[in-house]
Amino acid sequence: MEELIRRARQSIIDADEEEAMNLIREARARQLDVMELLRLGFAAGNNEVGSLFEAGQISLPELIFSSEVMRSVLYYIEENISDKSLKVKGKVLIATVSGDVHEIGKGMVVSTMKSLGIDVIDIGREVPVEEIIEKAEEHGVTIIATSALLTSTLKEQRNLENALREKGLRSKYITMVGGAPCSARWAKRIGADLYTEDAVEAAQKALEILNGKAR
Ligand code: B12
Repeated sequence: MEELIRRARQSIIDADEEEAMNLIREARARQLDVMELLRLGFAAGNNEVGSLFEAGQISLPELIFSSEVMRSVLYYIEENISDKSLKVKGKVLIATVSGDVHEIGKGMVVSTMKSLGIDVIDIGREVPVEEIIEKAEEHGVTIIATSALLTSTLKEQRNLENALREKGLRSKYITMVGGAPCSARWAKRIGADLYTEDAVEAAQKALEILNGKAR
């Protein structure tokens, strides 16, 4: 497993999609924990690419290539690994807020939730508040989760809280917020129900809520 983790990390740094997909298939064939490969391998590679970019050691196109491979990894895991036998009651709607294209962290939240058997409706990135509410109503979800990665788009999470209140829908949903500039303090300030720092904690909390054990 250690070797696979090392290669998974490297496949993101090298933006090598073929190697990444082969590694997931190999892990599955050997019945190893793919979510562990995601967390310790692919996600670690993704973080390293982020640091290299910030340190000016790789260019924007290189960052984009690596991000594309990471997205493919998340998509493959979502489509193939989710444990369909573990169905949980209730649904989660998730989106990256308007004006924000960052979706890797959201993708990690989605795949981790799906791996726990949670029904997640991912409506993508750059999604306006109105559309988030419309889709939540349409799908009858329990939790509305939003991701924001820019300090300039964080305010959309507050706009969502306000819009829900204005429409008299606030108590109908449990709202979850996340993304790097987000914090428990921010969640409290805007009146969101929950903040978690990472995807694993987000999925665990969502599961507790959907199972009626927490709010
Ligand atoms: C990859 C990346 C990109 C990629 C995005 C690719 C994609 N499809 O997602 C590209 C190249 C497109 C990009 C573009 C831009 N980016 Co950018 N990007 C990054 C980078 C390097 C990594 C982000 C990432 O994927 N992190 C890894 C994931 C796994 O972490 P995460 O998103 O935080 O998610 C975790 C948690 O936060 C949590 N979580 C996430 N979402 C949610 C949701 C819920 C509900 C919960 C509970 C938890 C949760 O779980 C996740 C896993 O544990 C960061 C720097 C960094 N090191 O973070 C900059 C960064 C976010 N980008 C930045 C900027 C400025 C931009 C641009 C404006 C650049 C530009 N000048 O053009 C544009 C934005 C365009 C736009 N309108 O959105 C800044 C933001 C600064 C700020 N504070 O506002 C950063 C911090 C870089 C920097 N230091 O300047 N970017």
